[in-house]
Amino acid sequence: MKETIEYHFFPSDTKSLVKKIGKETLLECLKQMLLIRNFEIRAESAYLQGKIGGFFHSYMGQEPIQTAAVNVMGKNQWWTTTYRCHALALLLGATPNELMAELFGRATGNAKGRGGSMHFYTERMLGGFGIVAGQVPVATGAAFTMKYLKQDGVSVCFLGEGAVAQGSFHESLNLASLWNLPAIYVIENNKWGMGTAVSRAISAQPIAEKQAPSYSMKSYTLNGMDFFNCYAGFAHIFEEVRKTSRPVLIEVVTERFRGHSISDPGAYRSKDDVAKCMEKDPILTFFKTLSENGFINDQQYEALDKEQKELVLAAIKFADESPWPDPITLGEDVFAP
Ligand SMILES: Cc1ncc(C[n+]2csc(CCOP(=O)(O)OP(=O)(O)O)c2C)c(N)n1
Repeated sequence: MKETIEYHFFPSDTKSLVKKIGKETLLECLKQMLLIRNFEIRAESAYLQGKIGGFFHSYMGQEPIQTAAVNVMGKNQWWTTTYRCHALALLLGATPNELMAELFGRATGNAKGRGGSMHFYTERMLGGFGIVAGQVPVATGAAFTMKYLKQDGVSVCFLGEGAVAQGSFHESLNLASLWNLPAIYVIENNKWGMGTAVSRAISAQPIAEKQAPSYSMKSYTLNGMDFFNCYAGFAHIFEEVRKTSRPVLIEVVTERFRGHSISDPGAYRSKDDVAKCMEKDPILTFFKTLSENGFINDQQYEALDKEQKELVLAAIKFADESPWPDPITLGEDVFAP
C-alpha cells in the first residue's frame, strides 16, 4: 500500500475568508477551540488523579473541524459522532459543568452520570457512540426523517477513518444515495484507528475520493489543520446539500495529538512524529492568522485562554462537589424490557 497519499484539498483563500467571516465570528471560533483544548487538558489531569474512570478519548488536534462545521451550519441540524465526542457537545451548547460532571460520573452530569466520556448528548446531538460506525445508520435515519417530514436542514455524521471498513457505513451510504437524503458524512482521518495505521486498514485512498463514486455521491477533501479550509469546504457543501438533497462524503485530513484513548501510550508512533505533528498545532496557526490581521495580540490571546481555563477549572470544582447518582435510580430511563 502506498504510504504517501496525494490529497486534493477543496480550494480556499484565507485572505478573502478572513474578510468574509469577520473579526467577531473568528474570535468566537478561537474562543470555542480554546475551550475545547482546555477541557481536554484539564479533564485528562483529573483522569490521571483518579477522579474520572472508564474510557476517555481526547479530541486534541482536531478542534478546527467540528468548530468550523457547527459555526457554518448552525446548531439546529442533526449531529452524530463517535466516542471522541467532548468537543461536539461543547460546540452544541452543553456546559463544561454538565460535561465534566458526566466524566466524573455524577448525578448532575449530561447523562446523569450513566454514560461517561463516550456518550454525551444535546438536544440536537444524538450521541456519542461507542460502537465504531454505530452512529452512521442513526445519522442516515435522521436525514431520512428530515426528508420524510419535509424539514429544512441536514444530518451531519462524524466518523473516524476506521469506520470506513464497517458494513454499516456502506449500507448507510447506499441508502442515503438511493433515497436522496440530506446527509453529510465527515470522515475525520487522523491516520490511526487505535494503533493501526490507516494504510494497513483501508485499501483505497484518498478515502472519500475513492469511496464516494461507488455510491454515486460527491466527495470533498478538507485540510483539518486549517480552520479556514474547513470553513470554506463546509460552507460550500452545506449549501450544495440543501439545494440538491444529495448526500456528500467528506474526508478531513487531521492529526491525533494523543493516543487512541487515555490508556494508550501510543508506543507505535515515534516521539519525533508526535512532536512534529504537534508543531503544526491548528489553534496556534489560526491565532497567527488572526493576529496578523490585527484581530488579537499575544496578551489578549493569553487572557482568552486563561478565561477558558478558569471555566474548566470551575467545572472540575462543580463536578467534584456534585453528588453521586442514587443507586435507587439505576432502573430509571432504561427502555429495554
Ligand atoms: C464495532 C467495533 N469494533 C471495534 C471496536 C474497538 N474500537 C474502538 S475505537 C477503534 C478504532 C476506530 O478508529 P477510527 O474510526 O479511525 O476513529 P478514531 O479513534 O481515530 O477517532 C476500535 C477498533 C468498537 N468500539 N466497535
